[in-house]
Amino acid sequence: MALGFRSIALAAAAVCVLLALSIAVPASKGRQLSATVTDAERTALAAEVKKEFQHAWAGYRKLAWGHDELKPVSATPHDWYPPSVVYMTPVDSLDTMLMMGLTAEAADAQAVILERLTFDLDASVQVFEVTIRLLGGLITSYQMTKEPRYLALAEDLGRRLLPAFQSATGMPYRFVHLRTGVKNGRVSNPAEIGTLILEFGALSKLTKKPIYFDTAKRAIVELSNRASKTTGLLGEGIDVESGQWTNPKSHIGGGIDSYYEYLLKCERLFGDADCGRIGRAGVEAIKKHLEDDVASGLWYGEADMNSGKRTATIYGSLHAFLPTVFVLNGDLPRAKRLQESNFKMWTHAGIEPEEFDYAQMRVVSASYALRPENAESAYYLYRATGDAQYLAQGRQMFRDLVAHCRVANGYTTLRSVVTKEKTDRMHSFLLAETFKYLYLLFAPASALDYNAVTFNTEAHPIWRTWTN
Ligand code: DMJ
Repeated sequence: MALGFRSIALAAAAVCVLLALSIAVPASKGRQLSATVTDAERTALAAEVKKEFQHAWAGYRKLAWGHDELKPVSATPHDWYPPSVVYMTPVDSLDTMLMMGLTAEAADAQAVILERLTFDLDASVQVFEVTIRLLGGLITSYQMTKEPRYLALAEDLGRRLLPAFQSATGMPYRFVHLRTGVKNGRVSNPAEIGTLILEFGALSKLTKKPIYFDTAKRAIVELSNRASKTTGLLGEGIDVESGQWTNPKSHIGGGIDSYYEYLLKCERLFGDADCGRIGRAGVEAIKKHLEDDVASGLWYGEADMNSGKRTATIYGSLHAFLPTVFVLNGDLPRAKRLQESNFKMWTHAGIEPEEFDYAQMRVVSASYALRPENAESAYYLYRATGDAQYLAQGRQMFRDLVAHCRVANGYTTLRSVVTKEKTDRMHSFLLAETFKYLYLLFAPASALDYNAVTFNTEAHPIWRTWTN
């Protein structure tokens, strides 16, 4: 049947209205996300992310200057190791500022770091956290600016962290005193033991002192030697002196997560074949024993490391990094499917919860800590596939972040993604990671050459500037 001009015009108008609506309405449970993000919108989004980063930094600058972090609701500072200060927010944020071209903010951060930061402190610090945030941040700042004082600070920190590895197994204690080298926290976990090699390895390459790489690598090898002989899985707790597992719970969430990430990245950055072999074996083990392919999608749950028996169907914000590992492993189909689940989790309550039961599609732990992993996975997948749906996902995540976490003095954590009740903390990784990955997702590829860098787990890119 031939359609008259009026009917065609009406139909076209209806299609336009529907398209406009699909772009304008927020994605929520079960609704398909519009994949349309125009070039002009991308440019505008990159500028908006930059503006929101500046809003968060301005809050820190005004109310927490000279401290580690900002509590934006109470407008008070937060220090990790009071009365000492390690300038967590400036060190973690500087490379994001440099990428965004924020020269005034970068000059401010640079001044406080170079004039005030010292590691000669009466403080027992968490080896994992200061490695990924401070050592990683300083190494990247050195690579981006060529300012030798960043490398000197990094080396001083690395040297002070080394006593942590003095255990019977070579696996590090969780805490070490920066001035005395006294260590404590002998019960550790795979993430804290296995997420040091990129920073320690880069420090070795840049200073030409092999001790840092060798020490961190020995820890990884000792840990991987203790994977279950039956399943290949790791547990959640291990005693670094006895080498015995203290908790057999296996999963890919907090306490284990970045162990898998660093093995493949260690191979990528250093060409280390052992890391690659251990990493691929680990990925096979989690696929075999933790993967659930159910009606709601592809997910990764919990199991006993020795039997492989499923013990829980919990996934969460920290787990959302896993598609990046599949991208690094060349498994795009799996990465894409898991990112679909990530996005379902994100939109379920309007912003993602800390923990989510995928068997019941129910929020289990309702907080949101401004975490970056879901946006990070969207960024990796966009770079790997060029598929615009990841831009649309990132746009939704950014809109939700602004809608629910923005406050007058910056951005804050949520007590509940269901009620959207706020708490009072602006973690440094909001500036180091969450805004960086969103910015890089929307910015032109030239903002940072994805193929030339390896991101540490705090989103500090490291360039392979050495030859051996
Ligand atoms: C960051 O410090 C790092 O991404 C780490 O690997 C996990 N926790 C936070 C972000 O969620």
